[in-house]
Amino acid sequence: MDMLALINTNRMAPPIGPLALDYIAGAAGAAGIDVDIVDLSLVEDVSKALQDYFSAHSPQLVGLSFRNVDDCFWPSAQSFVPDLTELVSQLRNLTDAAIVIGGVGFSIFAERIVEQTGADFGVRGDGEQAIISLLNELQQSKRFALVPGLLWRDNGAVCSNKPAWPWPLSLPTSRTAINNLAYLQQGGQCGIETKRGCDRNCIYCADPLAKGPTLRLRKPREVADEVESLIAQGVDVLHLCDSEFNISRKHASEICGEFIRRSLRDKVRWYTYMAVRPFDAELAKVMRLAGCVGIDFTGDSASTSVLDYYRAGHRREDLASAVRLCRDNGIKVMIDLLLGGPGETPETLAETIDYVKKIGPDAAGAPLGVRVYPGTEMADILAREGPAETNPNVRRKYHGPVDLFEPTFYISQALGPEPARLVKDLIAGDKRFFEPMEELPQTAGPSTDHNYNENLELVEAIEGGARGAYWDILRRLR
Ligand code: B12
Repeated sequence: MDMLALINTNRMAPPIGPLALDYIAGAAGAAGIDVDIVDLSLVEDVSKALQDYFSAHSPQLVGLSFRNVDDCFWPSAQSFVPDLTELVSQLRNLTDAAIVIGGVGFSIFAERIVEQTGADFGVRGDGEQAIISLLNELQQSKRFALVPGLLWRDNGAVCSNKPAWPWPLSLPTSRTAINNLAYLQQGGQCGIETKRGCDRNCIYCADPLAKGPTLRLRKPREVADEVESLIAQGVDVLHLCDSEFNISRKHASEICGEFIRRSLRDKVRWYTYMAVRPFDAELAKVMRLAGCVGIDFTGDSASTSVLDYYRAGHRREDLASAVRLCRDNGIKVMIDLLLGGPGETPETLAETIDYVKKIGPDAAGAPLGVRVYPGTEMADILAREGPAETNPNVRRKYHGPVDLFEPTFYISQALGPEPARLVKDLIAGDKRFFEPMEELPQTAGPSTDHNYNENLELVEAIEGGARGAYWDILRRLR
């Protein structure tokens, strides 16, 4: 009898493998639970896929993975909550099973999403242990207060347990529950985590809220075993799914050491996100020897005042050093900026863009607008600036009161009425930059930004054989 059905709700293109479901299904399977995966990312017709599945199976619990609450990108500002709500009501017509939702995006807005979708349960934080515990309680004593990270309903009210951020962290390494090879072929890469959580406190970031504010490091041996499982499936390109690989530096270096010991570089190449610091010649060298081919740095800005405001742990000179170290070691490098935050002016913008041009990364992301999440310092800054509804720094596409659950962005009013134009003028056609758009283009065609939501240029390139981090594929197309 089927006990657990796990559904990937992410339909964005190019498709990104539901890494979460690979881990959760692996853990549930090891606990003796029968698990099915219904991967809506890889099917043409969602309704048919659901009907086909539920006409043949009767799971006791249906788990939905909700990775992206919205695309986090101004000007598209697309929320995926309406689709999720629709999916939950579709499921109610197909099954009596209890419905639980989890995911990184979900964890930022857990209560609101449970309320809005009408789901029975939610899990804030890690799902591996929580799902096993929830299934147990459903079958036995229904002591929901004991399930890690659980949100549940009690007399109409939504109750929440503490987030599930278990430590020590041990994950299944076999990675066989989802079709990783299909994701390599259609999404250009597969994912893997070396740790969870982030202990930095950048003012805009929601990762500590979703993944926990402390580092939960995995054993390098386990991570390398997992890479070998993916290699055995034919996967040869990975993107690490850590918030920042080099936090902690010591752990990053240990992971690389294990990869080098197993000569993984000969079989797999990988990309990662990194903080600009700590990074040094030794780390760059071992990363390259371990198979790293591209780093996307959380550069934020090259203006000292904006970096201070963001509480970034680096100076502009560190950006130059990061680019140089990558060059010296044959690693492609992207600097991801975050333009338009509090304190941004035309002068700080010019300072940043000129500096990035000078240090010459292979690519630079220049998105405009900071997505404001509740529970972050950005939300406090907004609150201090007075009524959000009349705050000229607030950009949004919905009406009524400002609600951070909806895609809500901060773009410093000091940038004037056409901030995207200002940024584009400063970039002045430099093809290394992914530039912001004021509005969505009316016609199809190659975009100049790096929104990976319905990015058909990328989809086509991957179909044609391109592999790697999306910025690296787009960069090569230019
Ligand atoms: C790596 C990464 C990428 C890589 C992915 C590479 C790859 N091959 O996987 C790339 C660069 C492609 C990428 C793209 C995008 N990303 Co991204 N990405 C991440 C990152 C750093 C890791 C995601 C991940 O895989 N984590 C590992 C998995 C295992 O963790 P998890 O999903 O949280 O799952 C655990 C729990 O949530 C829970 N869980 C999950 N599902 C379920 C289901 C049930 C039933 C239960 C009980 C529990 C449960 O259990 C899991 C295991 O413990 C996160 C931030 C972060 N630190 O997590 C952002 C993040 C998810 N990305 C984000 C965004 C916005 C995007 C884009 C939309 C950006 C854009 N506009 O182009 C695209 C979307 C692409 C797509 N097709 O979905 C946002 C989403 C925020 C939001 N508002 O919802 C995040 C949170 C970053 C941020 N703070 O802004 N991303």
